[in-house]
Amino acid sequence: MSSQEFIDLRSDTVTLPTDEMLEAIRRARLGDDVFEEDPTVKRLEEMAAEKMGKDAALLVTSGTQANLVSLLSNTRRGDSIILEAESHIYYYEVGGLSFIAGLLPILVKGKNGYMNPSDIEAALRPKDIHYPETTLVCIENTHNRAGGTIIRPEQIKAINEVAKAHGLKLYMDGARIFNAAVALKTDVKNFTKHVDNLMFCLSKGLSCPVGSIVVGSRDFIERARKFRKMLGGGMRQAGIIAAPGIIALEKMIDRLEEDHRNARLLAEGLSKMEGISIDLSTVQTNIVMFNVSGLGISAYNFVELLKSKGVLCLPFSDTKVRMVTHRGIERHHIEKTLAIIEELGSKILNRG
Ligand code: TLP
Repeated sequence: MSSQEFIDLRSDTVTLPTDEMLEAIRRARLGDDVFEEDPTVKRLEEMAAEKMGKDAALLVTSGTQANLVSLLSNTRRGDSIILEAESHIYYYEVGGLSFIAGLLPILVKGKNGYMNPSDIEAALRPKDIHYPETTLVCIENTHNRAGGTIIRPEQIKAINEVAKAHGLKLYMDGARIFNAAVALKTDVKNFTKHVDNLMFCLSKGLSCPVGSIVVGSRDFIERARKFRKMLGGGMRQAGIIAAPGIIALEKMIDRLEEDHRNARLLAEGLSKMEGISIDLSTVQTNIVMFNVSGLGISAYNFVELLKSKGVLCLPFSDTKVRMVTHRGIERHHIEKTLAIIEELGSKILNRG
């Protein structure tokens, strides 16, 4: 089976650029962006800053690089920072926060990705010669491992109030922040106005081939630009990456609603199947997380079996499976996936 024939629900990172994006790449006006002379990069960064209601923005290579340069720019080595216990920064970024940024993570367990402000407050330690200084709180929106759940604007506001009461900055890993804004039918600024700075990804649901953007104050972005260079992320004719980013911001945001509809359809179908359990209240955007332990097999086996039937997805623990909808997935793919899982599930259960 060629990779084109699979129904690929592993991630929205697998989206391919649209023809319009490829055409924009071909036509892009280019310059050397380390000299800040690429007009296409400049335009994208201005658009991003404007959309997010902040002063400035910086194009970086990936979400992981965006988080790392943001941590470096918001803190000093040896600081401690507060993170949700299953946050991407802590869980999936190769420990860069400690290895490279020299930070000590303090983990706070959230509910559906949301850290209760009183739990944040409880995790803070007083100024004392024995303790590192805590300087930053990080939130993730939507929250990946919680199943694409939304941290609502009023919840961010509440976290920021605690952060500010203790002199801390608030940073948002907003890799999928447009999914949150589209799902709540609200302007993305309603989320961003409560954080000091953030990043979002172009290369996920927005379908760009590469790139993420860090957004914040002018000072912060100047620091980020230097750290990006240090990490090897200073790019030359980066307009070829920025050109599809411009199309993404102009044209690819509203369609995320379709991904959310497909995720809902998938989740509702799964909820009716024997051996599978799913909390429908967590299906708020384009991620569907479900538990297969009722089938008596591990998530790893389930994923392998589905692959042999032409559906790709990822195990997220021993028992949990994640499926993500995106521009390459249409309603008929969801219907086919559900039929395949139904058949697989009844075979497994009848065998036992
Ligand atoms: N997440 C990927 C995997 O790493 C799990 C995915 O398929 O969802 N923040 C969040 C919330 C993310 O979900 C991701 C990617 C990143 C940061 C990192 O982005 P990249 O992959 O561009 O480095």
